[in-house]
Amino acid sequence: MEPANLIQELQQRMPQQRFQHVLRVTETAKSLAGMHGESIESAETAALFHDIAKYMDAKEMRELLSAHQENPLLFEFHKELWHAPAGALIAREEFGIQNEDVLNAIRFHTTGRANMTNLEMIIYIADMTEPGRDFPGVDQLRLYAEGPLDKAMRACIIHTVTHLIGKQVPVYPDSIECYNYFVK
Ligand code: DGI
Ligand code: FE
Ligand code: FE
Ligand code: FE
Repeated sequence: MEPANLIQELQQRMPQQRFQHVLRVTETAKSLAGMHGESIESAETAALFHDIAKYMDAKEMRELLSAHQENPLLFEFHKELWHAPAGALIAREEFGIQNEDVLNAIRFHTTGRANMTNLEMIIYIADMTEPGRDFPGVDQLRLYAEGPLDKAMRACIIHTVTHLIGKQVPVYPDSIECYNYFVK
């Protein structure tokens, strides 16, 4: 698909506000990739697709995930978690993205996981620190994002898990494993 068509396609699948978030994540991710010697093209592709399933109908998403033998544990957790693996499946099936690192960066952008690749960390960090984000502590995370990726990722996952625990909502095993990996 031509870049211009891809942008149109993305825009059609989400509200304008979300699309602007996607563009800011893309710029942030490309900048991080440049700083850390990672592929700017991969960062761009993963960022553009990361929220492609965000507005997919929950029933459709469940069917897509089931049809691809995704972990049924997902269905016991909030459907907010489903758009990340669903997005990776859509990027592969509908858009022909084959780069596994790109697909995994989409897949793990919400929970993180242990042993993340640089690209996976870049997308997670960019999603959390893009200039439109406004939550208590985001400026501190932006400072971390100027330094080493693992330290920035550590700060981000600590923030996410702390926030989830503060809300007393269930924390998905990948998020916990990510937290344990980075604080160990
Ligand atoms: O899609 P975005 O809004 O750009 O951001 P995201 O995909 O990183 O996060 C979506 C939501 O998922 C966010 O409100 C935090 C939540 N979340 C992340 N990890 C977990 C989680 N929710 C639960 N219940 N458990 C988790 O482990
Ligand atoms: Fe997301
Ligand atoms: Fe995120
Ligand atoms: Fe996002």
